[in-house]
Amino acid sequence: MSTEEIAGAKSKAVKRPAVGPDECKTILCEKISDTLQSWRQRVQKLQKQHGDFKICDVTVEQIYGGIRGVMIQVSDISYVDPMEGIRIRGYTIRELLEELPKAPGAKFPLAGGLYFLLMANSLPTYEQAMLVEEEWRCRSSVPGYIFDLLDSMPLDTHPMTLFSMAILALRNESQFTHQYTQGLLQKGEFWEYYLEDSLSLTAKLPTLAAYIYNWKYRGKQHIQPNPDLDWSANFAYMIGKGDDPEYVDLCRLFFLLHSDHEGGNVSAHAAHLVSSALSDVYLASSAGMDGLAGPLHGLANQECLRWLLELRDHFGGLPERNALESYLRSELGSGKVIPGYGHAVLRITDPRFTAQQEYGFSVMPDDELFRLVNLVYEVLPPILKEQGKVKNPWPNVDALNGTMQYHYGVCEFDFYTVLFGISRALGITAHCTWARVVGKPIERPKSLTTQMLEDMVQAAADGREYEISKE
Ligand code: AMX
Repeated sequence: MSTEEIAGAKSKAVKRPAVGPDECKTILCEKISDTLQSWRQRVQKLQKQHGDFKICDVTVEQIYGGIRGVMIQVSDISYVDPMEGIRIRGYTIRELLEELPKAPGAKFPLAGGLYFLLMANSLPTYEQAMLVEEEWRCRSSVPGYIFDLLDSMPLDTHPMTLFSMAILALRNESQFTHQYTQGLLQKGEFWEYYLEDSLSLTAKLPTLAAYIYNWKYRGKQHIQPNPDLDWSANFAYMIGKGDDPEYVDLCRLFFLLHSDHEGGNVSAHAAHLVSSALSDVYLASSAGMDGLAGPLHGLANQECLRWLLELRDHFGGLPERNALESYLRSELGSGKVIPGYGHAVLRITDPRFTAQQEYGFSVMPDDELFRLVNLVYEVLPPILKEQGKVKNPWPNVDALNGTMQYHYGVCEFDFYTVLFGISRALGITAHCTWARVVGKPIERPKSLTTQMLEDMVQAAADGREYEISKE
């Protein structure tokens, strides 16, 4: 779409009823445009008037320790409070579950409503949530060359490799890159094309992920999306679980819970960094997925389930409380990490765990693995607290993710991170779009050598000034 067409579409949207392709994009553009100037002014004011205001010091330990806790970014889309958990656009998980619109008969909100909130910073009405769903429907068709590409891969390729690769290959569709390389864009309008690409990419993710699932685990059958279903329900339908309303609801819940977790986690940060080079959302999202595929990040959920199954096998079923306690003490004593427990930021039970647990109590109270998760939740935190090493003795969302999927027969562990990825792309694309809304520049932190750090420490000990080389 050209700039003129976008401008025309904007003026039309005010008069037209809110239905049909591109109507949603128009409304999102308007919502963002309404606040764009004030956001830019706030950022400029902070930079101009308080540019040298100091936020924090960085220690040697933090530099070597994964820049942990160093405040290096701004994310107005979500914030993780250690004692409260995530707030997305100001709303807690509980508030999101209560206040976002739901499809008739559904227990959990429409992903379209969540995306509206992420992008527009405004709680949607049911009609607005459905507009996103409609826009996604119109943009959901995946080009044939993507399926050809996936078909050409060995069947034992990890599903996250396939998912990331497919997103990367979809870059051919990028309107931002197309316009940018022709020199047609002004900096102030980059975000509109990021939004355009974001809607197109996210629209295709359920189809893409379901294709990978069916190709790998279900004899390569291909199921087309059902136009009567919402985004989340369609994924369930396309992997052959559309007849199970509980699983459909689990998809709605899961895709909401994993959509965003502020800007510092590996997937969000990687995507943000890549997009700061004006790489389009396809490149940025693919980079985010590559980070998500790491065992310390998104892959953790499959480890949690593996550990639980081993635990169950070890006891031949649900253990006695005392026996479990001894087992956990011995695991910890031998230096093992208990998957699903601990968190880099949170210091409470992850509210995303609680949300899934509440659903679990209503739909699978007697499931043996679910009961095991709950027993570990009762027994383990006091032991971790007592040992005093782990900063957060409470479960994170991964302690339950795999168990819920396993219950409904999605037993292919290595696919779980793709489920996470479908959802996380919602947050990633919103972050990338908003980075362009406020005109964030390319990221370029500075690196030092170990020698420099040693010299700095020595200079401080000698009471000398250390002058860092000016690059
Ligand atoms: N079991 C046993 N020991 C643990 C532990 C656990 N679940 N969590 C942390 N510890 C240990 C650490 O290994 C560290 O030991 P060390 O000092 O001997 O190296 C010590 O406790 C302090 O660690 P921390 O500051 O509390 O945690 P962290 O911020 O360094 O790491 C996390 C956070 C999540 C990586 C870690 O708690 C962990 O490995 N948990 C298990 C794996 C897991 O659940 N991952 C999912 C994370 C969520 C996600 O991104 N999807």
